[in-house]
Formats: sequence, C-alpha cells, structure tokens
Amino acid sequence: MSSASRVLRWSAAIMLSAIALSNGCSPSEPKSAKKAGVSDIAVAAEKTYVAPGDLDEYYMFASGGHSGQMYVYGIPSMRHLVTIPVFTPYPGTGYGFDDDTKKMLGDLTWGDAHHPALSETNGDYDGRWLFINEMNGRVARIDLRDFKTKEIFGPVPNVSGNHGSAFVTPNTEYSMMATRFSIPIPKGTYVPIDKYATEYKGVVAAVKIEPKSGAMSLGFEILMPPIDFDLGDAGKLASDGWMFWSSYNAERATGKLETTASQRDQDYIAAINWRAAEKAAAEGKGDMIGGVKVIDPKKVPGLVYLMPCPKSPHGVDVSPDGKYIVASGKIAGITVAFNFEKIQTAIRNKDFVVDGDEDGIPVLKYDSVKDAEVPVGLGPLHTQFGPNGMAYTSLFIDSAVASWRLGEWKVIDKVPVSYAIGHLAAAEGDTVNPDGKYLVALNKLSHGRHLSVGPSQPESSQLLDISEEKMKLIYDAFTEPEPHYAQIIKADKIHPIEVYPKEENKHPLAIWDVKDAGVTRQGNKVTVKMVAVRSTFTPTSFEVQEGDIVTVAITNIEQTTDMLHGFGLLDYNINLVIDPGETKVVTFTAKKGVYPYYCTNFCSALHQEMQGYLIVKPR
Ligand code: RUQ
Ligand code: CUA
Repeated sequence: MSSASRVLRWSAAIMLSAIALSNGCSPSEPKSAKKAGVSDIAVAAEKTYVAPGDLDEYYMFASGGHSGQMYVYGIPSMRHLVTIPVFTPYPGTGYGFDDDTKKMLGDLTWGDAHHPALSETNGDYDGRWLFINEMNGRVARIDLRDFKTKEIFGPVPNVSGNHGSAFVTPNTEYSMMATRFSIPIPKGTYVPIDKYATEYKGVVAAVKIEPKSGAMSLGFEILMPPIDFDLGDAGKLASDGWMFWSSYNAERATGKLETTASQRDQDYIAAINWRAAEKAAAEGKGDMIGGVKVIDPKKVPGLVYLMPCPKSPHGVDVSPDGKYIVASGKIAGITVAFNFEKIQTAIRNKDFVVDGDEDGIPVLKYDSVKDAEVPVGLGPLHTQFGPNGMAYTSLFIDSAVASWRLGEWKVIDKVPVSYAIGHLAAAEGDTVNPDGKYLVALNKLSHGRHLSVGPSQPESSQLLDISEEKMKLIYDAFTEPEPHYAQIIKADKIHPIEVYPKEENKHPLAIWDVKDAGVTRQGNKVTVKMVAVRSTFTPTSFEVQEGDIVTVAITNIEQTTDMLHGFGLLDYNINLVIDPGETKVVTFTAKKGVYPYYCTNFCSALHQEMQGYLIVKPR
C-alpha cells in the first residue's frame, strides 16, 4: 500500500471514530458496532477501507450455488467485482447467447455449483485456472487470464450428484469427483428402491487435466458402496497421492435420511490412493460400465480404505503439511484429526475392523488412525488453515468460528457470526503455505443485518480479521444465492489481460477492416461478417430471406481497455457482448419483418446511435 493511501485510510478511520464520539459513544465501543458484533469500529473500518483508486490485496472466488455462477470479490473491501457465468446463461456478458457458449452449456442451463478449486503447482495456487463442480456430474474450467469459462466437462458417466468436487491435486493432475447420490449404474438402469443397499452404487471419478492447456478428460473411475459422499480434499506434501472424502449414510438407508441415516454413531472418511488407482487404470484394470472403465476396489485391493468418523461428517480438510486429515462430525460436536502416518501404519499392519468391510473395502480401526478429537463446539462443518498450525472450524449450530492449533488440539478463540455459517475461506487457506490475515464466514442466513428486501433474502458473508489470536469480525457483505465454498488468492498471482490482442484472434470469421464487412450466401445459409467499433456496426443493415439460416460474426476491433460492444437483436432472444479484440458468432433462422439491433453496452457519447436493421423479405 502506498503511504498516501495509508494516510487516507487512517484519516477515514479517525473520521469514523469522530462520528462515533459525536454520537456520544466511546470510539472503541459504539452501540451500533457492539450490536453488530464488532468490538472496535474504527479499527474495523481502517482494516476494510480500500480508498478510491486503491486495490484489494486478494481476490475471493465464491461459488454461486444453484445460481450456477461464480462471484469475484476483493478482500478486504468485500466489494463484488464481477460475476463469472459458468453453468447458467448471463445476458450481462452475453454468456449462453452466442453459438460457442450456447453449445458449451448444452441442454443444461442450470447447475448447482459448490466448490471452486484454484489450480495448484506444488500445492500452491498458481493463478492459472479455476475449476468448479456442479451436481449434474460436470466440472467447468475458468481461465484466469480473461476470467471466462472455457470448458464444461461432463456429465461424467455413472456420476450422479457431483457434490464431492472439484478439488484439485497439488499439481493439478486431476480434479476429483465423488457422488452424493448412489444410483444403479450405468445411468438409465432400473432397480427398485428396496434394493438400494446392494444394487445402487457410488462412484469416484478423476478428471484428468492437461498440464499446458487445462483441457479436461476422464482419467479413471472407482466403484464405491452406496453411501453419500460429501466433501473432499487432496493430500499434499506428506500425503501427496491420496484423496480424502467424507460421507454420510453408512446405514445405506433411503427415505427420511434425517433420521434413517443418523442411526449409527459413526460414518466414514474414505482414503483413496489415487496414484495407485491411476496405475491400475493404466494397466487396464477395471470393467466397462456406462462406456468407461470402472475399477472395483474389491478386485484391486490397496486403493480404497475407510476410516470411521463420528456421526455425519461434512467437511474433510488436509492440513498444510499434509500430515493431518481433519474431519468434523456435524452432529457430534467434535473435529477429528486423523494422522496420515498412522493411516499408513494401520494399512501396513492390516489393522482393520474385523468383519467390518464395506463391499470388500477394509475399514481401519478408529483408534489406530485418529490423533485427536478437538471439542470445537456444536455443528462443526469445515476447517480452514492459517500459518503456524492454526485451524479454523465453522460451527453451524453454534453460529460461530472456532480457532485451534494443530498439535495442541484446544480451542483458542471463538467468534459468533450471523448467521448459521456453512463454509469458511481463509486467505490462501487450501495451500501448503496459508497466509492467515483474513477469513470469510460464508453464512447461510442473514436476517436482520441488511435493509429488508422481502422474503427472498440474500446470503451473508462476513470478513474476520485473523491476524491475531483473538479473531475480529470486521465487515458484513451480502451476496446472491448461494455461496457454498470460496477460495482466496493473493491478487499478485493473477495477471489478467484487458483486451484480446488482435494477433491472437484466429477466428475464421474475424475481420479487422470495415471494407471486409458484408453478407455472403450459400443456398439458404447466410453469413454476415460484421465490425463493431465506436460507435457503429458495419453493416448498419442487411437483408436476408425468410427461413434463411443466418450466421452473424461480429468482431470488436477495439484494442482499448473496457471498450466492449453489445449486440442485442430484438425479438430473437439474442444478446452478445463482444470484448475488445474478440469475435463472437450467433446463428438463427430469419423470420419475416424488420428487426432492429443495437449496442447494449455503453461505449461512447454516441452509444445510443450504435444501431442497425435486420430486414427479412418474405419467401
Ligand atoms: S457444502 S456448508 Cu456443498 Cu460444500 Cu458445506
Ligand atoms: Cu457500442 Cu455501445
């Protein structure tokens, strides 16, 4: 931060204290702040105030849940910077309206996005890509060079309810998937529900990521028993090569799961040796199911183990050094730290629960693999990490964040959040080298903390300062439905371009001179090459015949930052947004009449004049 902006920040803080004083409260404890759970409003203001023109220290990428989108925030300001559409059309950026993105979305124009996963090199965020899962068995890749969704992979065969995803391995070898819902596989098979426990199957799938391009393909699949896999995390450093997933419904129950799946005292954490599975797949092991090779761990031992974990665990998180696997029993009130070394010893010694296997998968003895049970509080869900062994666990029922230290296993501090926290995200919190500093509580409910907007309320995300042992709530922000997980990356790790360089545009229909604009016809197929530049479309009108298949390719020939043009075509449900240097294509069938098109993105004083006509002659 520059010294000038530091001065600005301080003066803002002093001003706020002055306001607090003139209201008759002490600057350290104004009434409104106390009510909001902020102990020192001036300090909070100073910490979160990013002066006009200043930049945030971190990006936060938050999943948009069933909105199918990704929200990008600046930290510590908590300002919403941009929405990246992923699984849902978004007219704001023309996503899902041009031919390419429409094709990428396919028939599914909705997705329930849960867990963003920044690409990693040696267990550290490398700022190249961002992956995100959605429940229909798909994973998307966003390129952080331009913050655009470049690929949607799937639906992956046999995967139903892709919740345990899109976690990446430490060198982004794979993005992993695990099924929340078991079904008879392959998809489309009929088996009555009373055969659930024996004939429905879960699946783990490894989506391979090409190291240069990020392109995705299916690596391998592993057959799993019909229990509901939930959250996952990849092993790193000490535990590199392994993957861990929590699960519930060890009962293999159906019906009212809130009671039927909570009968046993323990569920499982699955530990999967993905490197061994990769090798087995390369050796051709597995059976064809749904068009892909699926490895059955009963037939290929040594790949999958189960560890008992107290009642209905949700999050499972690997410590930065990879030595501990931290899992929380939602209805147990404790967080368990499993010890990776002990897991390996138990496997070597075949320290399994006698007759306790699940469809041939050995179950390790709880006491042989756990290191500690941390009494964090009620409803522990997820854990994030800071430097020096610090760990932060979200407590849904207590509506709080508990901090504790690996190795000490005692709660250090607890801070209430509003309200009903789910996930939490710490700065660089999933890396081998977390920053601490900031933590965002991603709360499920927000009531009473914002202007009322009717029954459909926003979600609340609260910023905590975790730079000291005592955590401090410093900011409330609100989001659209519904952030599940988020990741926070240092801003200087991402280097976005601001225009698409002309020389990189290899689109076959791109043109860079208005002289090349025009209409060509082949039978009933019409191609219109169009140029968009301040503030006109060329051509400004064109004529086709009713029933023609019309392809309009628009190149925005600007090379100026933020000089976007839109192409709204009335009555056709089309709105493209073309970034500087970009070419976008849309194809439609012409219907008779006259239809205006116009620029939807403000571009100049004469933006309003940027318009034209599609004229369609009757046959
Ligand atoms: S879940 S509130 Cu979809 Cu990640 Cu835990
Ligand atoms: Cu181009 Cu407005």
